[in-house]
Amino acid sequence: MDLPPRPELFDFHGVSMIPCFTDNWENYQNFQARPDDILIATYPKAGTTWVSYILDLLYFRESLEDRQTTIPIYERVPFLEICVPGLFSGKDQVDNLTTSPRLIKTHLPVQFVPKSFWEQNCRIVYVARNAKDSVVSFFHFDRMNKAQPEPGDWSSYLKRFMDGKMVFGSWYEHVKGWWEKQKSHPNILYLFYEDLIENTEEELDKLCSFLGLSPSSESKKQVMEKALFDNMKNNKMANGSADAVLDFKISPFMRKGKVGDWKNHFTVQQNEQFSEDYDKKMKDTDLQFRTVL
Ligand code: PPS
Repeated sequence: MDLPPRPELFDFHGVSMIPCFTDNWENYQNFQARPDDILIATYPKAGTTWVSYILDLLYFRESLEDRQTTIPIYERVPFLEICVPGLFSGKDQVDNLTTSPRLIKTHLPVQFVPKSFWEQNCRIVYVARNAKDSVVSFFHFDRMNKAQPEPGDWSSYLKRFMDGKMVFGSWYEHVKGWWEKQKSHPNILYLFYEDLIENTEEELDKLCSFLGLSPSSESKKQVMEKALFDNMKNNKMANGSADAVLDFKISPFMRKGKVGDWKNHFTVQQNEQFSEDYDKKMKDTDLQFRTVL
């Protein structure tokens, strides 16, 4: 398949974006949420697919078995703001969902979330991942995803991340914006990728209690087993391999799934500069991340 050239970043209401996430802006801003919709919100590479898959298993694993083997996760949990004009839009995919509740993915910073989600008081699961592992994961993703801007080399990419010139904008603003919002919105559950890795069962319990679900311990075991990194990596419906813009010869979508892989990428000097800059950017928040377990 011939792919168009990689897109360029541009400023969109103060956030770096690319056209495939802004072309459908008017339409998705007018999205009509339902009270039982569940929004899965993250900055890219924080574990969106993992949590989407867990939620899909929790709700539909028993009633809709075919779904697991025939529909890729990115269709079961559509990406609200994505749009390739004339080809498809995430908003239309959500509107066409016949399941209930509808599970919806977004990477939007909190100020861009369509107002209907707030009006309907929908439940929102936000997943955050530490900055160092996020930038490493994003780098490899941008290398293999031909629909993302050209990543360039690692050191210039790292600088761009620190400057907030990434698709969906600044990691710092994204995680802080959602953190502040959840303080006054009990319908936002703020989870951390590192906690999910360290104690999946505890986080699954948190999720279930937030969603008002009470699966049997056998069901919980099955969900955890299916959502293990290696099992997802080997599952064509969950590993991104059905997506034509991803080039697995460059890097797999399910790449490492670890906390601390940043140590294999940052030089000592990059780490010092990054940490110094991080402290400045994060001094106005009580939000804390772990970069090692
Ligand atoms: S995206 O493109 O923004 O939707 O990507 P996203 O799904 O948010 O994040 C991809 C990273 O999550 C890792 N991942 C997992 N880690 C542990 N366990 C499970 N089951 C799992 N599923 C996905 C995935 O490997 C990406 O991280 P890296 O560090 O690149 O491996």
